[in-house]
Amino acid sequence: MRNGARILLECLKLEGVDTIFGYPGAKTLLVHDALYDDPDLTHILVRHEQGAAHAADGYARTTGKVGVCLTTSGPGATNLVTGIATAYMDSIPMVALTCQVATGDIGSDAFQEADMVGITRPITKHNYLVTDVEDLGRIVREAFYLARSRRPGPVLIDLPSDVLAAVSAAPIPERVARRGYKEAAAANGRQLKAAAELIGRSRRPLIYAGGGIVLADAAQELRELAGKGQIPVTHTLMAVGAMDHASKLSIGMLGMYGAWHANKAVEQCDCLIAVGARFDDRVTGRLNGFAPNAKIIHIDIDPSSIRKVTNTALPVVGDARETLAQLSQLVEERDRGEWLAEIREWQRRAPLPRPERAHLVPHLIMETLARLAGPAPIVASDVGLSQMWTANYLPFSSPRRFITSGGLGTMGYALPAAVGAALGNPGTTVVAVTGDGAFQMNVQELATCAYYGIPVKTVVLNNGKLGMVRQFQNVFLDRRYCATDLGSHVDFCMVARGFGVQAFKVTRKEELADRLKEALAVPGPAVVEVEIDPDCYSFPMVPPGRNSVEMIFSPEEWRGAGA
Ligand SMILES: Cc1ncc(C[n+]2csc(CCOP(=O)(O)OP(=O)(O)O)c2C)c(N)n1
Repeated sequence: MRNGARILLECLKLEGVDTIFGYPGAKTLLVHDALYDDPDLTHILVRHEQGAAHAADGYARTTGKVGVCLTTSGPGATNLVTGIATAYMDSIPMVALTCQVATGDIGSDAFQEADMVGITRPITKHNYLVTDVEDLGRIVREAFYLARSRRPGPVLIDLPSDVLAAVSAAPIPERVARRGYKEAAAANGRQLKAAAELIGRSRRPLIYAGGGIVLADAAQELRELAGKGQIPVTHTLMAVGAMDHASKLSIGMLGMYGAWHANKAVEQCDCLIAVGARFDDRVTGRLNGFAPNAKIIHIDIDPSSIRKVTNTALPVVGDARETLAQLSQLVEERDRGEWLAEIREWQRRAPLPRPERAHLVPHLIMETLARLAGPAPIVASDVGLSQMWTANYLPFSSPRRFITSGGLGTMGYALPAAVGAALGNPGTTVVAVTGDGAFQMNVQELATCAYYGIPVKTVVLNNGKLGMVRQFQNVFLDRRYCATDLGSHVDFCMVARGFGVQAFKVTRKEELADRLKEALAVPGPAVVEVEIDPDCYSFPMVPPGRNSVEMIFSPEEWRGAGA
């Protein structure tokens, strides 16, 4: 006989969990009590529950395992919501454990009661309210199965305090199955053959690689297919690192803040092979201008993703890894040198800007970071200009090394996600790149880093502004800067030191490399605050409502166009 709290931990261990990111409260007491003398589970006490969700997410993205977070009822649980939605939008496997008021009190507006099943229904792959301790083992195992199988996603389990206190001798089920929910079947052979034929007939094929490739651990298979057919690959924000950036077939990121030549390749290709991608509006620009000359092959594990936004000539439902491996067998070896040369010529004509300036320009910061951070660091980027600069200018050669909130675009993601990444990947350099706005949204996690000695290096690109929004105001709203000035009064180094974290300030280009080196050499966490010009923006960009090839490279270009 053991109580529900101990059954919960037993299940977590069966699922291979080693780390839980959590925050206690009255309703978690039994779970934390069971954790007290459990040698196999490490509980990391974050400083805000949103941090727990992002840490579990960062752990999951970088390890491929299911991330776990734990909170008390009511405000503790609702504080997870943004983190759960972030994971949901990017299909990240996560199990969120929220404790709840006793079953008899549910619906009575009890102290710290919030209907988590109701609140999280649209942002979870599935959620449960456990009402009987006898169901607990099955539910926890099912939750992990659902979180990691097929298209992954967050699953929430709401755990009433009486269920956690109740005892049971029931064994934990060895296997779980859910009626109506099957593991993904292999891709249809006829569709695969048709896809290979379409690619064979294509003179200008292009692979549009999405986050599903990373989630399915299919980078190797992607590289094989691209290599065999000599097919160039453009990737989304979610698939950074799926291709080696140095590969001659890798043409960089597409979309609103991507590379112009990548968008041009999409416009000019005659066959677009979308893999684990969902045609997000930030990728496509105006839909009818996206791949107008191409037959689209869409490979995805989730049939509901196919034809959701765009017309697909050939849908292939299946796991990205298996499907790409099979497709590689079927496609012919080809030389597509002419097509590749054409794309490289577009790149030469309109490269990503790398201005030489006396001040600290973003590409210089990223290139210096890349040079100093060692062979394969993990970089968690926040949302804003810093995200686009990180994705465009930092070179990545393998997947699960660049993590960011792509779908929801959650500011405040980077630092707590980096905490999770560091705990999941001991010995690996982990860097959080953030803006001064986003940093302030979860800055409290510096205390978590300091307390546990988690060696996350945070680079704060301080422009005193909400830069990405200001860019819109600059370009499209006649420089009417409303509510985007954060001021320059915050001393982030002093803030970091207040949390017990070493900090370094960079105000001049000449200091950058030395300060970064010093921060990277600190055995624990460190913060590097880099002052950057508030009028440094992310160009090129696709103006809203435009075709993705209609990128502008400066504000003047938009104003000059009389738009
Ligand atoms: C939680 C949240 N609130 C608001 C936004 C809208 N938003 C997107 S980018 C951005 C500005 C980010 O500013 P900062 O973190 O300073 O980075 P910068 O763009 O200056 O690099 C804002 C407000 C968001 N994405 N997330």
